[in-house]
Formats: sequence, C-alpha cells, structure tokens
Amino acid sequence: METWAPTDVPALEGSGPPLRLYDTATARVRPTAPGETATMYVCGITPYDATHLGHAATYLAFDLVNRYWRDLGHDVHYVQNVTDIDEPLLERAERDQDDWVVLGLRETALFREDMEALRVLPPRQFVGAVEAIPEIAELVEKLVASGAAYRLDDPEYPDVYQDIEATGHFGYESNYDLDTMLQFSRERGGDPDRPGKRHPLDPLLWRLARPGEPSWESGLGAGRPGWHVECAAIGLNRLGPQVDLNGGGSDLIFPHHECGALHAESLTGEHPFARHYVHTGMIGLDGEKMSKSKGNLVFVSKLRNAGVDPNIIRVALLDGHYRTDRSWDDDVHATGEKRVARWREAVDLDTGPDGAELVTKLRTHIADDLDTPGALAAVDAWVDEALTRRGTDPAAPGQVRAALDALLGVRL
Ligand code: 5CA
Ligand code: ZN
Repeated sequence: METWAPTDVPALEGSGPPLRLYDTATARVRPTAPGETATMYVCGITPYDATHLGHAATYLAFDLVNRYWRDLGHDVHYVQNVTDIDEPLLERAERDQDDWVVLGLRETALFREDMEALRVLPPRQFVGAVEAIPEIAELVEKLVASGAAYRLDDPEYPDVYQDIEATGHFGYESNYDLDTMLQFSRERGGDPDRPGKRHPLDPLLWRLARPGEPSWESGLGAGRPGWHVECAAIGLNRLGPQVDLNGGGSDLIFPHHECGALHAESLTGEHPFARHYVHTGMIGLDGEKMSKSKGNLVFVSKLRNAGVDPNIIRVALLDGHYRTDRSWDDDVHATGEKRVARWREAVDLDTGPDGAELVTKLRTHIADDLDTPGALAAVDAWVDEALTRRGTDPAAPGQVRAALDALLGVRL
C-alpha cells in the first residue's frame, strides 16, 4: 500500500548513548543493539474506525524509537501492516450496511492523514493483509508441510491451526500463566473453546470460506488467513528471521505477539523472532480505557478539524511514560497547549541558555526506555531559564528547535 508522506528530520551534531528499552519477553530494560540497519515491525491498525488518541500514542512511541535510532546513525527499516480483512471490519461493515473494502480504504486514508499531521515518520513498507494473502498462504502451506500445523478435526470446516508445541518456546514472550492466556485468547479474537483442536490455545492459520464471507483461493482451499500469521508473514518476508523490535499496545502481548513469534520461529528455527518485544500502555478517557466498544473515543481527526495544533497532541501524549496506562482529559490537553506556547516563545528568542547541554539531556532521557516525562521536564527547565534570565548563546534557540524536531517530532 501507499504510505504517507515523509517529513524531513534535521540532522543534529553528535549522538547519544545506545537506546535501552523494556522487553516484555525478558521483563527487563535492555540495550537495543541493531546493526547498521535497525529492523522494526509495528502492528498497524484494523481500519474499521478512525484513529483515536490511543492508537496515536502507540505510534508516537515507536516514532521516537525510529527517530532515536536514526539519530544514532542507523538506517531504520520499519514495516507496518494494515489488518484490512478481519472479523471486526466485517462486523462493522455489516452493522453500517457498508462495503468492507470501502470502509477499510476510507479509514486507512484517514489514518495516513492523521499520521502525517502528527509528523510520524512513515514505515518503509506499509502492507495490507489483503495484498499479502498469497505470501501468507504460502507460509501456512509451509507450516502444514513441516508438520507444525494441522487440519482441525471438523467435518464441515477443517480449518488450519498451528500446534503451540511446535517450537518448545510457546509462552516465553508474554510469560502469562495458562488461565491468563485462555482468558485473553477468548477476549481477543481466539477460539479456545472450539472442539477438535489439539490444544485450546492453538491459533488459527487459515479459515476456510463460510457462505457470504470474502475468501481467496489457495493450496489450502478457498479461505482467509488468521490474524497472527498475517503479521508473521509480512514481517518475516521483509525484515528476515529476526527483528530488532516487534511492537504494539499491551493488548497485543497475548495472543498476538506470542502467536506471531510461534509462527515465525517454527518456520525459520530462529529464536527469538524479536530481540525486543515492546508494548505501550493503554490510553483512556477520563480514567476509562479508550475503546470502540465503550464508545469513548477521542479521534485525532476530530481534534485536527477543531483546529488543534498536532504539536499539542504530541506533547500532551508524550507527557506520560509510554508504558503507563494513562488518560486523556481536558487538563492533559490544556497542559500540552501551554507547554507548546511557552516552548515556542523561548525558541523564538535571539539567544538562550546552553543548547548543547539540553540536547545531551534529551538524548539521555530518550535512551533510558523513552523517558519522555524526563525529556519534557528538561525542555521546561531550559525554557524557564530562557524566558526568565535569558541566555547568551545565539546558537541555542536554533539548536533546541532542531532537537525538538528531530528527537521528539515537535516542530515549533
Ligand atoms: N491490526 C491489529 C494489529 S495487527 C490491531 O490491533 N489494530 S488496532 O486498530 O486495534 O490497534 C492498533 C494499535 O493501537 C495496536 O498496537 C493497539 O495495541 C493500539 N491501541 C489500541 N487501543 C489503544 C489504546 N486505547 N491505547 C493505546 N494503544 C492502543
Ligand atoms: Zn499485528
């Protein structure tokens, strides 16, 4: 698919320490150690509704990773999918008497606009599930041929499932116990109670066509792919058997990333699929998780249409740590607005306090598991000094302006 337009990133002098990030699989903050090319797969949207602030916060967190790796001199190979065929999309289309293809195209177009407005750097490849179906089916066929996948014992719909025992590593990514896995599987699109499976947690790889459902021909019979294998195939085929980072919101820890790792690892024999599994906290509205089912969504496009400066959305969302579940409310918005105004006032001055020192602080905070609250506080301190005592360095305002742009994506 077409991505959105890239935005230019100013080059800064020098560089900071290696990026350390919390890895869900090992439950530790560990340094990332990419080669010349850093590889990152971040799960994309299911386009049945507009981008809300929860999605935005998640993509902003990975945008900071992208920006920081680039600042370290890496070539970042970033891949993102679009789940443009799945249950929720079909259900919404049915509810609204809409065509699922049109719905997906419309919401994906809006997502691109939102990302561009937020100055999120685009992935190098932005891949829809539908366009990837031949490669996904091929992966599933290989898993069947290797004995890692099997046909369900069901006379009507012998769908294809993967055996969770295939790698000997299942469970290493989420570290959840069986009851938690069963619960999340049930809540997040799995079918642990379906009869005929070898293990309740075995994930679906290929769903045979049901009457009235869209389907695609393949060596497995006409049907459509399961959700996790979509991301495994799109990631593997573009980034290779191991990636530096596999990311998404914390609701993707299980079953999505656990099963994606299972598929990829049983195909390639390489473990772990991702050197870091990085997960963002959930954004709520006034204390309640923002979700389509609760109907309490704040859409990026709505705020934009109301004239809100996207810098304010960025700064307000980055005010909390990416791993913390947090809320959006009027105060968060107002604090972001005030901050952006003060920052702008300070970088518009002719001179300022030491800019290089602030750039070092910004890099140090970001490298420390994306400590954006610390980074924002450091900018506030520089701004306070600039606005109260002024400073004597004529290069400082320009340096700070460039660093806010390059590292935080805030362009004043
Ligand atoms: N298409 C799949 C991934 S392959 C999917 O989860 N789509 S989504 O549209 O439901 O979510 C897109 C991304 O936003 C995911 O990483 C998800 O974890 C994240 N996300 C969803 N809701 C929130 C929220 N309230 N706060 C933070 N992140 C969220
Ligand atoms: Zn995914």
